[in-house]
Amino acid sequence: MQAYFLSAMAAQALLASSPSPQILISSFQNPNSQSHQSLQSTFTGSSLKFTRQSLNLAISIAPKPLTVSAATKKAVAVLKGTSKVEGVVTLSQDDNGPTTVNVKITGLAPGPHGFHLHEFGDTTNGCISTGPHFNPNGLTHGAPEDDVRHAGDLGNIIANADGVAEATIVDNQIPLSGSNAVIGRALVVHELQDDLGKGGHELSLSTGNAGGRLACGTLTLMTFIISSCFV
Ligand SMILES: [Cu+2]
Ligand SMILES: [Zn+2]
Repeated sequence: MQAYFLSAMAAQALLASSPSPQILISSFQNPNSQSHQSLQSTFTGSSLKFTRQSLNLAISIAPKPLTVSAATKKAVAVLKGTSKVEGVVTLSQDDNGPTTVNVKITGLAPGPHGFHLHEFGDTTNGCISTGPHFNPNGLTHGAPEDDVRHAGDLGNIIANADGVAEATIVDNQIPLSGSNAVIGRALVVHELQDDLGKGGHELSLSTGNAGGRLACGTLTLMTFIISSCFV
């Protein structure tokens, strides 16, 4: 601002002594008017800067740490194969409680079909590349209610006369988080009934002799909702 007034005073002096004042006014006023606008702009910008004092104030009023009170997790698998069999399976789990499995699969032959969680989510070579039943405890094949079972042993689902199998399964060995989390593994529906390890066949204690793999799908995380409160 001081430079602006000094320049204005200099202009007045020049005008008073100049024989042609019209030319001097136009060549002098333009640069001074730009300088004035520039000073205003600089002042406005600096007023928005945060000071150390304002940052300290923001930290001092931050809320206390959160405590997680509940977590709801959901996962989904879309099952497909080389046949007309297909379906959607959703899993949900509250906190560390049991997992609820909702199944709807169509295109099946009427009757029971083995239904398992297999170890890998890899379907690059069809359902065969999903590997064996998910078995983190190193046990033999069994029924869902047995103590000795694979974690992935979910028993049979039963297709009606239209080839549709709908089921709700509640299970404690297929959590959606933690060291035995099932996200990224695959659900498989089989051609035949699972004998639940009791059929006496050479495959009973490994696969339940449930036959070919009709359709499979990898479990992917759908939602992970955390409800929290202040302590
Ligand atoms: Cu299986
Ligand atoms: Zn099994």
